[in-house]
Amino acid sequence: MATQFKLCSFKTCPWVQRAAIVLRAKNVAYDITYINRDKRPDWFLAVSPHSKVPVLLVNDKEALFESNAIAEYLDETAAPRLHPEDPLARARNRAWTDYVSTFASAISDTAYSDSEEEFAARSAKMTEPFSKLNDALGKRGNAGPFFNGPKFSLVDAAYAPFQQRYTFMDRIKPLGILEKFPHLTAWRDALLAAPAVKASTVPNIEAVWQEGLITRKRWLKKYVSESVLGADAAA
Ligand SMILES: N[C@@H](CCC(=O)N[C@@H](CS)C(=O)NCC(=O)O)C(=O)O
Repeated sequence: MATQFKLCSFKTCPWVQRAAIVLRAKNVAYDITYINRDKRPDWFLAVSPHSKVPVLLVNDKEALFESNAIAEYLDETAAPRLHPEDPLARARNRAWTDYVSTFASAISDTAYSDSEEEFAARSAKMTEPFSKLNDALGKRGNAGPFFNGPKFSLVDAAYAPFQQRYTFMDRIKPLGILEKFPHLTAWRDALLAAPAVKASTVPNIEAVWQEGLITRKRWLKKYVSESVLGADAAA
């Protein structure tokens, strides 16, 4: 019998999305269970040492946590392999995958700023990780559209959710930062158009993300249009 996978998530979690992208890219069927961030069930707390999502339940028996460990496990157990075959290329891919937490924090910290001043200071800090990634993409020795060329990889799965969050933020308050980095912009466009990325979230993810700014009372909420109110944000 095929292995059964269940992802435990909050509705807008980009780290869960990373695992979902890997599952979609491999065409592996999975269920997703949304838990309430403010009332995490006991069964979840028992299997998530840091009380964080994602947790991947395997055959309702084993539980994995940490999106990178989940992505690597899936890559070792379900075809097609998303990591490159060449060990040198694989090590370089893992090095850039490691950097995703810095890239992610720069974007999330900006989105969740509490004031205009904080937003200005934090958005300026996105330039350094964007510039590093842009240089890496420029020097990678292939024409894309993905990190390793035409084949979607675990690096793509790791960065796509955060490229998407930047894009959501940029749509409500244009930031003018990504445009300064042409390789990063082209990569963003390819990632957001990739079928595995498009299928990795709830269909109304952008509205749910915007609603999250309102429920969390963040400064950017003032740029969210009234029409979004009423989106279902259990995240
Ligand atoms: N390093 C973790 C990060 C996961 C993470 O931060 N998840 C967030 C939701 S997007 C979470 O569960 N936070 C728990 C909390 O806010 O208490 C991973 O890659 O899985």
